[in-house]
Amino acid sequence: MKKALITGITGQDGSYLAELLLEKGYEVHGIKRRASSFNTARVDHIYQDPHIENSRFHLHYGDLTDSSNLIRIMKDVEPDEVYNLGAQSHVAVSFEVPEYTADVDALGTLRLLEAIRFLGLEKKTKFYQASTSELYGEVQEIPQTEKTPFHPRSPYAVAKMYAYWIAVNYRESYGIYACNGILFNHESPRRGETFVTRKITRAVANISQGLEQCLYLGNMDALRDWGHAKDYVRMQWMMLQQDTPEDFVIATGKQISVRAFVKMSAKEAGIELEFTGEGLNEVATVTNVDREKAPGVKVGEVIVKVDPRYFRPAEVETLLGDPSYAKEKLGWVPEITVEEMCAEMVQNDVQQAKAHTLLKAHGHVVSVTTE
Ligand code: NDP
Ligand code: GDR
Repeated sequence: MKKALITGITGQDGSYLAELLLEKGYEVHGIKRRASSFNTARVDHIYQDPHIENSRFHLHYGDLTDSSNLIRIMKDVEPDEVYNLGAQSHVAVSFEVPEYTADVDALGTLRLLEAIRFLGLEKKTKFYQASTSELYGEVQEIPQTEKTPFHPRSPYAVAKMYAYWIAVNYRESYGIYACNGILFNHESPRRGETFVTRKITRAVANISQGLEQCLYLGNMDALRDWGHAKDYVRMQWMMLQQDTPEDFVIATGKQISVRAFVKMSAKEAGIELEFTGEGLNEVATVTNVDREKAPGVKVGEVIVKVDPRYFRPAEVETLLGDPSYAKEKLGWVPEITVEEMCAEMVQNDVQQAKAHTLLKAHGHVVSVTTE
């Protein structure tokens, strides 16, 4: 039985990857951080009681900032495959906590690779590094390929650039099977609530049910190549099943703006929108409502506004990936379109909003913040 170790198992990708590896018969080990409240909601459905015999799912307390902890876990597990998905993954937050972001995202990767080397696992353990389209930042060519030069635009992206190169370096220096998946944005109903797609689907769902009045956003002109996390973790696994390690761009090859994603999400929730005004004065007004789907909103209401505090000190305006090499070499193609993904996310958030409405009616406090 193959053993995998996943950092970031409690995150969006970690949870989908753990599901996939369990389906494939792996023994799955994940590193979770200590938190003051439960932080395993995304993996609770695949949790296996460690007391039962032949359990194939194991969680270890740990942190990418703690070398001795990582070495100890690596020694106990001796994994065939390590997926380094753990990170301070929010670009805007990385401007607020740049040093911590570098420690986790850059040095955390080095610590894992050193643990492999220190334990003499160079020939046994394959290593996947969660690299990112943010490396392209100020894009040098459109679309971006494995050969496009990098120009990172945030402390997050700069830290991830170190991680990218240290993975390449340990491959070249020590023969470790290490590869980078340069993944473009990917989303799902499990996406963190402060990333823009989830912030939008959650807000339109809440607005449709009358739980919230207005969604405040930053740069709505930003263009992203959005795919579904389920498709992308499949590719993470495929990358580690080759004879030689290589780096791949994982993307859909299509891009839309944040504004278009707002329109698409609102429509799915039964709300039609018109955008008027420019810059800080841009707003979206409701032009038509499906009363059954969206009883909490009326025609003429303004439900989207701009708040400059969501602007970033340096912005990545456009990202568009070319996944041809992944298709040619591994036969990977994304199966879920952005429209399908958006519909799935909105439907999930509408369900949650309805549950919250019910809880509220019974006196429970529900959180609807969309920071
Ligand atoms: P999430 O933010 O959903 O998950 C991040 C995970 O990392 C969580 O499990 C989190 O734990 C964990 N983590 C954070 N800090 C530490 C730390 N100090 N030590 C150990 N674990 C830590 O990210 P995604 O699942 O969306 O992304 C997975 C990876 O892929 C990340 O590295 C991200 O940067 C990268 N990436 C993501 C893309 C995307 O569009 N989703 C695109 C390209 C790259 P906790 O649950 O406790 O917070
Ligand atoms: P990104 O994702 O920065 O691309 O990083 P995010 O969803 O945060 O932003 C996408 C774009 O939307 C614009 N935007 C807003 N973003 C947020 N979060 N909140 C807002 O209110 C808002 N308004 C507009 C942003 O300015 C940006 O242009 C994600 C993360 O998952 C990274 O870990 C990963 O590496 C990259 O995707 C690829």
